[in-house]
Amino acid sequence: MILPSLLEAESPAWRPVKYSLFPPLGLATLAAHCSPDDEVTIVDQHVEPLSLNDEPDLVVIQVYITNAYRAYAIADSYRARGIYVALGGLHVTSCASEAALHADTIFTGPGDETFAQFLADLRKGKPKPVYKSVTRSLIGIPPIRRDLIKRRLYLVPNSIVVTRGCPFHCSFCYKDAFFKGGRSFYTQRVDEALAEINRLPGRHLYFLDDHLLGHRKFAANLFDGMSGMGRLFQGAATVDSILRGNLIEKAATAGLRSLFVGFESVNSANHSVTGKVQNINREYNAVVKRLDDLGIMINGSFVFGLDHDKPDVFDRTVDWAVNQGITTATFHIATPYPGTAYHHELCEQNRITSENWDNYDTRHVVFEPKLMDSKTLVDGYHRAYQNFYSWRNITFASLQHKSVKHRAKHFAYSAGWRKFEPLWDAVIRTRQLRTMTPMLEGVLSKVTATVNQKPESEYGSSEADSPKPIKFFPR
Ligand code: B12
Ligand code: SF4
Repeated sequence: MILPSLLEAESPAWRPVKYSLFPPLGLATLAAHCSPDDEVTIVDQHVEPLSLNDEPDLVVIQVYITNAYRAYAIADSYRARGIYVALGGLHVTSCASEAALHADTIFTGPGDETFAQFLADLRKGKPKPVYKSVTRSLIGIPPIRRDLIKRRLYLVPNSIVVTRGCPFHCSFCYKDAFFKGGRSFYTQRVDEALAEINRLPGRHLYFLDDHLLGHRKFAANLFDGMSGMGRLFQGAATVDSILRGNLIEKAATAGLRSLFVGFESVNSANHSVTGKVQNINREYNAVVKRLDDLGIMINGSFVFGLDHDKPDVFDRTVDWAVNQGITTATFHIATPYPGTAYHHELCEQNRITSENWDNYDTRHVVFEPKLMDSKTLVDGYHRAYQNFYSWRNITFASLQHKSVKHRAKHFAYSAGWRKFEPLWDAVIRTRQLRTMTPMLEGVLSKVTATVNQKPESEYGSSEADSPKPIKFFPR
């Protein structure tokens, strides 16, 4: 089972630490369907060399848009030697006919059920060329084959997903295309999710779910079950879900210490794309305040180049994020992934300028922006990173928190992530990533002695009057 790396892995812009974060969870999930007699190996090319000289009975490759060409080359090489190749994942789902040219079997959508069917058919000598995921459930799926994950190669070996998809339908997101033809948001059973958490060693967990707070009852029960486990965890959620009810306090009590929040745009005009005009300043500031009061660090995600963005968007975004004390920021150039409504819209307007999938990495401009030229967009994107992570701004943003401990944690986390690249490289080269875990857990330790349960009215929103989701761009 192979997760091919990006071509970028050979470029000077490559940040090894970003790709040594999480193990290939999708492949380890699929491997659980193999029989105990099957000999299975997972190779993650981002962190280890890939040799094509072996002679397996079956090669399974996970294809993202940005590793697609490399995935195809690997597939072609095995097939040229008569070895059976199965391709699946997000890009195969969006561009099935393209992928089919390089595979004996392709899979569209999540593989949790189709892969098991395929293995049974393969054993009978009758595998089909295409498997489409239609019935979807996580109930009773076999435990992830974590024994196949080389934990020492990752900073965050304990990544986990307890849901699939998301309840929303943002026009720019991969989600609707990937889950087409079946349910697009479903959860594990709470007891099974808790059992999976219990199987993970150490304290730190990273939930990779698209929207950990998306199913409120499930999330509430999960957090209740996790309270007292002594875990520290990180996850992702939408702006509105943080303002509704008291779920976020439950999450903090269970150990949530940092949250990836898709703010996407500080330009309210962009939100009219989805027909929902929000008071961004009020809502966004309220989200920051609420998380800050709970001692939860924020990783804000922002997108540049949407149709209402003018050249001032870069500085406005960085200013807002720094003034609000956002801990880390991820900036993206708007990217129309094939299969999304956004891609369809730009195609109709004849504004797609590149179909080189290597460039669909949210660092390149692959379409014609409206209110600025491509160069301004690329330059502004790089400038935003430079400015946000300048020593001055890291310091200024850290000082926005009330407690000294939160300030120190912010400073350590933000500077540690972006300012010590050579140190990370050395740690990765010497295979010492696991020695960094205690440091990470230290930075994620609790800020407040008890979780602050404020009345909802203080945050200007409640379950009943909560706004519709305002996320509209993929993370
Ligand atoms: C963790 C993560 C990362 C990690 C990757 C770690 C890893 N080793 O996998 C890091 C930080 C490195 C990363 C980087 C990037 N990521 Co990323 N990432 C994710 C994230 C949040 C979770 C992935 C995950 O583990 N999911 C859980 C597992 C269980 O699901 P899965 O991997 O999809 O596997 C299932 C199916 O896809 C399917 N399947 C997959 N392969 C196969 C093969 C076969 C044969 C079969 C049968 C089935 C099958 O079955 C699996 C089980 O259901 C997703 C969002 C998401 N929710 O998926 C984005 C996501 C995958 N990332 C995305 C992007 C764009 C990127 C970047 C380009 C961003 C950037 N600017 O740098 C880079 C490049 C990544 C690359 N290698 O090409 C996009 C991909 C869009 C696309 N159309 O391909 C996503 C969907 C986010 C988004 N909403 O846009 N990412
Ligand atoms: S962008 Fe986020 S909130 Fe919107 S559909 Fe995708 S995963 Fe859900």
